[in-house]
Amino acid sequence: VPDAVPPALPKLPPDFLWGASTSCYQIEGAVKADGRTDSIWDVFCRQPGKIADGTNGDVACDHYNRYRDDIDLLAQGNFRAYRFSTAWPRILPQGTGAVNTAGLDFYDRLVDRLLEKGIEPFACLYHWDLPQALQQRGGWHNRDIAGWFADYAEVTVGRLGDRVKRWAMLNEPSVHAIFGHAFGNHAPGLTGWPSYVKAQHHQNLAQGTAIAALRARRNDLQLGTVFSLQPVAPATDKPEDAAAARRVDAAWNTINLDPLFKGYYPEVYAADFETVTQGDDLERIKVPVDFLGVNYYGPGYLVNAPGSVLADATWGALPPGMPVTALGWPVDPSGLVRVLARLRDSYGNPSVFVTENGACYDDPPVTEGRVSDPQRVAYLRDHLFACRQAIDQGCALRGYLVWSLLDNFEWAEGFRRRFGVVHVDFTTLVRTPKDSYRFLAEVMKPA
Ligand code: GBH
Repeated sequence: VPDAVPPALPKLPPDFLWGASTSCYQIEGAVKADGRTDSIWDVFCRQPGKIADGTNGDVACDHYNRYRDDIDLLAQGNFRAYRFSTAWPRILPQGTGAVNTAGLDFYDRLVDRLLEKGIEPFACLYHWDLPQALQQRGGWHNRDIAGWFADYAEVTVGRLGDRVKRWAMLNEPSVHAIFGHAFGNHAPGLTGWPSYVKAQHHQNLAQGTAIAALRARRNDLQLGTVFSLQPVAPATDKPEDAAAARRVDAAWNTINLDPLFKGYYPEVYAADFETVTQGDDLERIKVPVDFLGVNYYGPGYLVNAPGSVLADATWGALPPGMPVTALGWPVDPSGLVRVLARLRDSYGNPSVFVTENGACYDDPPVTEGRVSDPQRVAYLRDHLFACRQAIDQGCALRGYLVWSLLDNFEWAEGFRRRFGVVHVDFTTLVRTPKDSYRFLAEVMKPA
């Protein structure tokens, strides 16, 4: 995309919630500060070969110490909301029991500063950084975690809920179950289908338990959760690949959607989930939510692969001509419209925020204070047009938060893979807004 051609700007409703998303382990660093203990990611990163570039989140973007600068970037870029996650191991170093006030103080400072700058804080309670102390007690395999999580939610909301009105419980439970508990390429590195089933069910249960506990205490909060949703299609026209795609749709999407909105597990895995479901679990999971956060990156194309841990399926060839990002992920904005239409048609049209959408590209080096990222600009523009289309088609889409404000620790990929609209030099920690940041600032500019 030559610089001379300015991208068209999508028009979204005046009350649309514009923002940016981050997660604590990916940006904060300061992993030993003020009483924080290890999370499962700190421990996982120490195992040789787990992180592509051998790095970890010890320093990351040093956001813990530089949050004021980062909030200035949000304000200058016309962001009206900021989704961040709170670190369970900062707040409850042993996972349960004694509260670490110094850990909560950080989020207190962050929230106050956001409000000073007129930015709405949008908090997520769990973005994959379980306290290691709880992993030692079985982590997401132990059904007691529903109560542990609800207690952590009450402590955190108890301190910040007078100022933070929008709370997401979990980030992408199915992705945490699949990558962390079935493939094992994410923390805590557990593998196998029974492991997936337990981790998935207990996340669903924890989410419902925490929402009910918070509702019982107060009625001034918007409570919801965040799912990774992707349209899943067969990579060929073979019937066995069509069946594989249906299984992956269940294991990735409806394994979270069906129990939350309908009170049951998808038929294809109902028997597997019966082995971990007890008593009134399904009623505890089906709680009313004020919003659903949708993280959308692209569609999936699947083939049958008997024996593969994820639903006896694996990723296949993309449709010819479909563009991909630097991670090989397919780019298809129409998939976002399909995901939102599905929520409209099959799940009662809940209020939705796109809580993550963005793309990894190999950016050129900073030149004269500038980073030219035309592919990311095009990706964001096209997905914002998809948002407009979904709204025009009656979807209850209320906002869009880009992933991510900053280049950050991209999990098993380490720091090599960049999703930020702001470039971070991981040697000097200097931040440089990319062209995509300027593009968003223009789109989000108040009328
Ligand atoms: C999110 O997960 C996370 O919430 C966030 O922390 C992370 O930094 C961000 O994404 C970027 O990775 O093309 O068929 O191979 C995203 C989960 C899993 C979604 C892999 C896209 C690619 C599927 N992603 N998936 S495919």
